[in-house]
Amino acid sequence: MLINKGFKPKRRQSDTDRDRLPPGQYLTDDFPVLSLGPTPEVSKDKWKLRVWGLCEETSLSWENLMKLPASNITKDIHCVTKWSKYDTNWKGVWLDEIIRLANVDDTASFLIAHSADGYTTNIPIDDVTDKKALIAYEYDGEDIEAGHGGPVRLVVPHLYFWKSAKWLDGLEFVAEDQPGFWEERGYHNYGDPWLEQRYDTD
Ligand SMILES: Nc1nc2c(c(=O)[nH]1)N[C@H]1C(S)=C(S)[C@@H](COP(=O)(O)O)O[C@H]1N2
Ligand SMILES: [Mo]
Repeated sequence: MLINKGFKPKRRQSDTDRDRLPPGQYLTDDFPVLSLGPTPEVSKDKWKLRVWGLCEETSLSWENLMKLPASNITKDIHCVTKWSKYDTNWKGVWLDEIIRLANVDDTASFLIAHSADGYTTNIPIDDVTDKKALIAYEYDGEDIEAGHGGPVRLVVPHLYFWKSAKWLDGLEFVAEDQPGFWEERGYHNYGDPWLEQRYDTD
């Protein structure tokens, strides 16, 4: 009789987790708040999303946003300050929807996201199309807390989290790249966590 000693190749949780963690990051269960200044007060009824540049100039109210098809995503997020958080759940509208609504021109190669606190960040168009960027208004089934960018923030989970503009109030479509707030201050222009593109010297 062959005795099976019970050896089973186990796929340990830590192995799968290691595959999920980009180089130089550590895992946290917290959700740290990182803002360059005080949290601006933005109410749903005053909120507007202005869309301009290489497109038909448009403006969306909260009501308009609520009428657009919504999607739910569960994604890992990675901050340049080295924390990562797995399985963050967001509800919102794909940026593709706005690109279609505003009839964004083919010559637009960058999106500049603008925020109520004066923050800006630049993202190549290819990184905000095909369901890669969400205009989010719920986190974990609730309104996004003000500190985390509510009522509406951008979520671009495949890039470092500074690209996910909080208190989003403007989308500008441009032909030429324009570094945003952190990109002008030494952060990497693109910010791929898997390539550790933290600073402009990386
Ligand atoms: N408008 C705005 N968006 C912002 C920031 C900011 O200061 N202002 N900080 C960025 C940075 S550096 C990070 S890491 C994330 C932090 O998001 P959180 O506070 O929800 O963790 O938001 C990004 N988006
Ligand atoms: Mo950050």
